[in-house]
This record gives sequence, C-alpha cells and structure tokens, in this order.
Amino acid sequence: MQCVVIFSVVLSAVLFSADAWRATLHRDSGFRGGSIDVSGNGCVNVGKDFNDRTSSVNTHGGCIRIYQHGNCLGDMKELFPGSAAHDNLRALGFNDKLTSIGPCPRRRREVPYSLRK
Ligand SMILES: [Ca+2]
Repeated sequence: MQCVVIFSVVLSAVLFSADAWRATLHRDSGFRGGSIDVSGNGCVNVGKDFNDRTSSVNTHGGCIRIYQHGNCLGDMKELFPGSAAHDNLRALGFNDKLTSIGPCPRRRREVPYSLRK
C-alpha cells in the first residue's frame, strides 16, 4: 500500500512538472514597463492588472501558448526559444491582447537551429 502511495506521488510530480511553465509579462515592448511573473501547470488567466495590457513576454527558455481570451480560448500564439517577437507582441498581432497562458503540447519537436531567426 505504501508503495502505491509513493508511486502515485512520484507519478503526479512527473506529470505536473511536464506541463509546468513560467513567464514574465511586461506592459511595454522590449521587456520594459511594469512586469509580473506568472507560472502554472495548466491554463492560467492573468490578473486584471495585466489583462489586455501585455506587450512583451520572457518565457525563461520554455515554451508557452498565449491566448486572446480567458481559459485558453480565442487566438493563440506559441512562444518558445527561437520564436519571433517575444519582445514585441505587436509584431505578432498580439499587442495588449493576452488574457490567458497555457503550456505547449508535450514532446513538441525541437526547432532545428538552422530554422531559428
Ligand atoms: Ca484579451
């Protein structure tokens, strides 16, 4: 019985960590202006102070999906190391739109270095 409990705890830790993400949202482009750290294991709605006010995002080397509406609905953009315009969401058509953030699908393929810009 104890083994089952330990196994369950370890398994849930692995499952949750696989979806864990962290991001810093900035009100202005170029990672300037007021900022807030957001993290989660699934979909998270950003606080109303930052709803529709984010202009640049630091993904801390991870992959996140940003959504136009709450509960990870509406237009979506994927941000990951090597993707364009973390520092200027306007270039993605996403300035002052971000309302929720979620993880990227697991086992996303690595972007070949040659395709990075
Ligand atoms: Ca929005």
